[in-house]
Amino acid sequence: MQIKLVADSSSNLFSLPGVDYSCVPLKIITQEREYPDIPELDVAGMVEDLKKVKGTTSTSCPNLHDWSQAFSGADAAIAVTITSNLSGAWASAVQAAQEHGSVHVIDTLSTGPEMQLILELLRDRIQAGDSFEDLCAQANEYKKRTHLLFSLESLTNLARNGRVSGAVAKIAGVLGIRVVGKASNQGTLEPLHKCRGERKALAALREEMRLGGYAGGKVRIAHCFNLPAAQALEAMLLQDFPTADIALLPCTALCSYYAEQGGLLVGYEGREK
Ligand code: X90
Repeated sequence: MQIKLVADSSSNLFSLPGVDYSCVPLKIITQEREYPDIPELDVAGMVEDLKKVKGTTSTSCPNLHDWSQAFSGADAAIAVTITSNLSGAWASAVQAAQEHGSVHVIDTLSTGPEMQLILELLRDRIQAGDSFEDLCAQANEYKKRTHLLFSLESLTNLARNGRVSGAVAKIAGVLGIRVVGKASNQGTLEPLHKCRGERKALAALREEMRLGGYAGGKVRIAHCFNLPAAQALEAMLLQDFPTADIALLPCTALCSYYAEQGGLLVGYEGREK
């Protein structure tokens, strides 16, 4: 039985070599146009456009049809979605799944690089020949010990779209202040620290990883046009754990819109939540 993996584009992963995989795009919407989160999109151009746009901007999740198309043709599929507490992506995936045979939908209660870790685990287990039932069970076990941290310079788009309170956004609005926080167990943003300057934000991320039980396992760092900070964090972690499996990648459109320029998202393996 061929098992397909499907994720929404908040995973930042357009491809997952070695398995049958497809990425279903979210969209960024302004009064002038829509930006689909697909490989062809010029993310830098979008980020520049967004600085200039007047009026409201928003995002939309994949609809039933988008998911349905991704599931069609597969004997069985596992869909990995962004947290159901911030997006309708999970709900529309569940609806689409009802129209198909074997589709299991995983609400990661997270996004970005934590989704990536779960997808990589599923890829590895598919390649090892695990059954559909085992894959679903293993992903559910694994996501108990995967974590997501973030460091954001601006929370304007999150606040404008009702994903964090205005009070939290205001803190990050102060020049040079970064908000470091985590995905809560309910799949919402939990701010933990206000940090003055990037060095302090990186130190806070390293310390939060230690508190979360990071002990040299996998780390995935997605950055929004901030490769230097991602590399600096990688170097700090390699000092503590020289053999750690760390990979860096750029945010695609959805995460770039919400994490905003300079933002970092860190997925890591730690202790059970
Ligand atoms: O359905 C939609 O329109 C998409 C809404 C997505 C809203 C949140 C995206 C967050 C992206 C920001 C920092 C990490 C937050 C983690 C919380 C679980 C990245």
